[in-house]
Amino acid sequence: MYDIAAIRQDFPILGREVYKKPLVYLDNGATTQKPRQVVDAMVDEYYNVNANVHRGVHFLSQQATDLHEQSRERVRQFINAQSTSEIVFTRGTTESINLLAFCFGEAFVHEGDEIVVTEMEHHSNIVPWQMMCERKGAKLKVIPITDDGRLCMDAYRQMLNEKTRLVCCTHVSNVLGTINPVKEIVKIAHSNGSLVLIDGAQSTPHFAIDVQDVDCDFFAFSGHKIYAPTGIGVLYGKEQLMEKLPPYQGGGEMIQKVTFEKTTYNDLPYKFEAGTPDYVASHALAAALDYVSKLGMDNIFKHEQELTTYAIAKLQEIEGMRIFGPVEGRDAVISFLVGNIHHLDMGTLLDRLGIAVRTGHHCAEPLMNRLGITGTVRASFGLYNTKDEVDVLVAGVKRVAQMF
Ligand code: C6P
Repeated sequence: MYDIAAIRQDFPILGREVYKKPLVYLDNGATTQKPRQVVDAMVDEYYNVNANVHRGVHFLSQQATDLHEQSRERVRQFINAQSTSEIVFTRGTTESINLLAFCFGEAFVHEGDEIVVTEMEHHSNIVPWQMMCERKGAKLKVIPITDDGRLCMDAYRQMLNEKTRLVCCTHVSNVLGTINPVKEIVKIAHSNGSLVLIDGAQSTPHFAIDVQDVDCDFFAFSGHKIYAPTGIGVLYGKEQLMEKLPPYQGGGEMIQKVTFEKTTYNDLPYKFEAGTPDYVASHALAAALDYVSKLGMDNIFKHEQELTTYAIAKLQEIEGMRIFGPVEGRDAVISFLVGNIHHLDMGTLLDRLGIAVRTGHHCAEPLMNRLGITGTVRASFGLYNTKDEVDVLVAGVKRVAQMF
């Protein structure tokens, strides 16, 4: 059973006050709070195990290496990859996509080739591709969205041609909450001979991921959005494709043999992991995945869906309320504006009531341009949020609206 009171006890920060008001943390799309189990895993490793991995003959180094590699296996299970060779540790989604953009560009993209992104992407899934296209003389194409924030699938189908190398699409929009039909997107791309990257930054924390079922070629996510620490993320890639990519950064760990004449590179996944990895964060990521798995991703999804449906219904009662994104098939992210109230004013005043939301363009400026706005107020839920907190949000928004 989903015991929300017991769950909240695992997150000490949820008990604190801001401006003498109980904290209502609704900025989980930006980053999530960390349960004791995750922080304890980090403290335990620093206090009892800490040593550099893959390098030492000594006991601690071997133990730290075992923890780090067990974490890789934990990630493999969590997203149902076929092999740990397909799991590359990075600093987060942004680094995962930059890695892929560089290496994929070097291996597969030539002048005149095309890369497809969508109008609802986060800057992290636009800018690295723009940079690569500039370097390679390739072209960036954009799948438009409908007025209610879904991908125009017909436009997508028509956009593909023999020059399309890769389709880069977010699983869930960090602004609209749209859950994109990634299986269908992959099927269409594959039937055209194109590959697909799914940005899983906003999906991985909310529902079960199965990369083999989706059949995507690459998948990226961040630890800090799924209750793990900052500074750790994952790039998944199908083994036979990852084998064909050149390394990203050079240094220790990624080599097999170095001479001044020639260097040979390590096997997967180490070829892409130059330098000392954040092995404490990888261990804590595994603890976070254990934590959410114990609650059950399906239970988390159900709980957050209930909160989202409830919040949308309540918010819609407020005069002048505009909620962005689709009615159906959406995740636990609600972006809104009320009348002519500026998003920053709304966010600042909500903050004084103890309610943490995000405001602004949410690193999705092209999407803001499409919507014809400069930004939104965004409430995003996590596994520990409650209906009472939604009520506090709704009351807060009403109160702010009355001030204008
Ligand atoms: N979105 C938000 O408040 P990093 O920063 O590398 O962990 O994640 C980048 C990223 C990539 N894709 C999507 C869909 C995202 O939402 C994010 C991060 C946060 O919406 C911070 S800007």
